[in-house]
Formats: sequence, C-alpha cells, structure tokens
Amino acid sequence: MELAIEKIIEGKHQLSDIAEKVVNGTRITRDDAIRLYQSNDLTVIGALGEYARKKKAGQDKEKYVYYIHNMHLNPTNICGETCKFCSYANPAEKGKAYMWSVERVLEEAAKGAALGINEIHMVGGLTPAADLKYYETILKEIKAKFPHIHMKAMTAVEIEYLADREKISYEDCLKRLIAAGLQSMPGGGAEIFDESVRQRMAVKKTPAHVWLEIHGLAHKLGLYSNATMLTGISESVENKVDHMLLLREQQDKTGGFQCFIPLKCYYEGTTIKGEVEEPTGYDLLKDVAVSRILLDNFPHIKAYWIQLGEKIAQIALSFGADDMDGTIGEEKITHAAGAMTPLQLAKEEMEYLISQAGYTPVERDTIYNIKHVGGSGDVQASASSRTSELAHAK
Ligand code: V47
Ligand code: SF4
Repeated sequence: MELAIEKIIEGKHQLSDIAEKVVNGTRITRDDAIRLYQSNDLTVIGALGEYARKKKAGQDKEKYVYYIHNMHLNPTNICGETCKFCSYANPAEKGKAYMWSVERVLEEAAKGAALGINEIHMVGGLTPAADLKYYETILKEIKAKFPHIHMKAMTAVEIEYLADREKISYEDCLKRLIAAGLQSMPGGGAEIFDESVRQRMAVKKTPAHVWLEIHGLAHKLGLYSNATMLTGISESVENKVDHMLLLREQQDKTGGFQCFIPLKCYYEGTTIKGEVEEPTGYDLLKDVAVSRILLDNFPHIKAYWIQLGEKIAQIALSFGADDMDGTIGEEKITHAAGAMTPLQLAKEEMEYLISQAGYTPVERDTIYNIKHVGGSGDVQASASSRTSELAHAK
C-alpha cells in the first residue's frame, strides 16, 4: 500500500492526528486505537500499519517477511476445560480423542526432523496423564535426538495446570521444563482477557493476570514468548484494545514478547456457531494494523495464514504484519473447527506467497535469527503442485 503518510497528515484526514503520532513515534492511546477500529477508511489504517512496520524494521529490512520451517505437535486432545469456542478438545465423535505415548510423540518429531524442520511448536489439552514428568521426558528425548530443533512449547495455560497439579510455583515449573529442554513459549491461551467475555465462553483457565505473570516469569528466566488474541468470541472493540494494552504494559516490564498473533475463531463443532458475530475481512485486517500501531514494543506481528487464509494473509503483509508463521506440518486446532486452509505449506509455497505480495521472504529460526533471505529459485513451479510433506491421514 503506497499511500504516503505525509499526505494523510496534510490532508486533514479524521485520522491525521494518529498518523502524526505514528510518524513521530508517539504512543497511541486507548481512544486512538478505538478510533482506528471505528474508522472505515481501511486504506488509511493499512497505510499507518505499513508505515509502523517499516519504521520498526529499519530501512535495510523494510521488505522482509519472515517464516519458519516448523511443525505443530499436539500430544493430546483430551482436556479438562470446556471452552465453548474449542472443537479440538474432547471431540464428540467416538474414537477421535487421543493421548500419545512419549514414543508416539518422538515418532512424529522424527518425521519432522527428517524433513529438515528447525522448530517444534508443541501444545496440548489439560489432562492428568499429560503431567509434568510426561512433558519433561518428551522435551529431554527430543532435545537429545534432535538438538538443533528449537522447542517452542507449553502455553501459560499448561504451565498453570502443571504447576497447580504438582503443587509447585509457576517459576519452579518453568525452571524444570527449561532444564528438560524448553526454549520458548507460544502465545496461546490468552483468548480475550476481559472477564465477561471469558465467562460467556466458559473459559475457566488462566485469568489475564496469571497469563501475564507466567509470561513475565518466563521472560525473566530468559525465554522469549508470543502473545495471541482470539477474535470472533463475542468481544467488543474495547475488549480488543484493552487486551492489547495489557500486553503492551507487560512488554514494557519484561520485554520478552517477540510476536503478536491475532487469531480468528472457526465455529464448526462448537456450541457458539451462529450465536456470535464472525469477524469480517475488514475486522481481521484492522486487527493486524491496529496491533502493529498500538503494540509499538512488539518486534513482530504475525499473519497466521492457517486462520486468515492465504489470500488475506498476503494482504495483511501490507497492513503491518511481517511474519507468516510456519510451514506447520499438520495443524489440528483450527482444522478441527472447520478451517479450509491446507494443513501445511511447503517452504516454496510460503516464499511464493510472500514474494507475490511484493515482499522478501526470509526464513528465520524461532528467535528471529535469519537463516536465508530471498526465494529459493523456481518458487512458482514448486508452488503450483501442492506438496505434502507429512502424511495427513492418521
Ligand atoms: O489458544 C481454539 C485458539 C489457540 C479455536 O505462538 C481457536 O507462534 C480458532 O496459540 N478457532 C492456539 N482458534 C493457537 C496458538 C498459536 C498459533 C500459531 C502460532 C502461535 C505462536 C500460537 O487457538 C488457542 C485458542 O485461542 N483456538 N479454538 C477455534 N475454534
Ligand atoms: Fe482445553 Fe485449550 Fe480447548 Fe480450552 S481452548 S478446551 S483449554 S484445549
């Protein structure tokens, strides 16, 4: 989006004052963020997001869009919680609930390793059989066999659950997992921090202050982590802005968030299908742009292609996103709820999507060390035949 921000300021647009703040690096306020959401001038909002992204990246990296060659591992879909938006956990269909043995988890990890992945993103349901020992063993075994694979695992929700069951502090729980091989934490489980939304969605786990405390502790122990926000679960614009403000405040204190990921709810198999308003394409793009502008202390904003779809994810890159997440291997959580996106993308497809949108694909590791800049050659030819790295059929 090549709309010059100076023109927005000079033109006395309704958002000129916010544009001025973005240019000057002045923090926007709660009211500013709400005004951005209330405006329907998507072109201007996108241009502000794009400007903020470029400014954060610096001139030499302003076209960089990151992705990672990774896989998702979900050791169990059995969960003691019953969040109304989740159809991944506790499936109604008999025989679909599973709890993998440590050996099975290792087999899956080995398939990813054979394909050259450099990150495993591991999260699972909350169930007594998946206890602290189970996760310690998995982390130790994977790190022993594949030391080069970065273990991004355990949401704050799982840390809370495991610590409470073991009757140890969150800090001690994190220390034990770090000793076993935990290297960073994904951003799941934040949902919408507002308590009334959580109550409507029957989210009993990990209230905002605990979620933030656990991430703060992880940062102090030297881990990087991410943060998410799940939209389409009856939240208001104010709820979204307040969610991001709590994250901005936490980041000011502990500084370890790498990336913010706006998520979008899928409803298949949930009890809220038809009862909540589904975010529009406009809403999704505003989430990207507003988060980029409001979260001025977050280095990266993700366009999670699994949920946005590849096409909106491409557009999101010119609204402030600078990361397309990963190749993934086999996504379960959103696909259980009806997502029609592929389960995975090959590296070449990822690079193709980024290049086609006018950006430079950059393969990264989990903590944003650059592995390789630029497409790998014949990306269009490779992308036209969808490759299937891992067998989907289980
Ligand atoms: O916390 C649950 C959400 C999250 C549904 O850190 C749903 O790099 C859509 O956190 N429709 C897990 N979403 C995913 C997640 C994530 C994904 C990619 C990258 C990273 C990262 C983190 O999925 C859960 C919950 O908010 N979720 N049910 C649903 N029906
Ligand atoms: Fe369990 Fe997480 Fe699903 Fe809630 S969202 S039911 S905590 S797996």
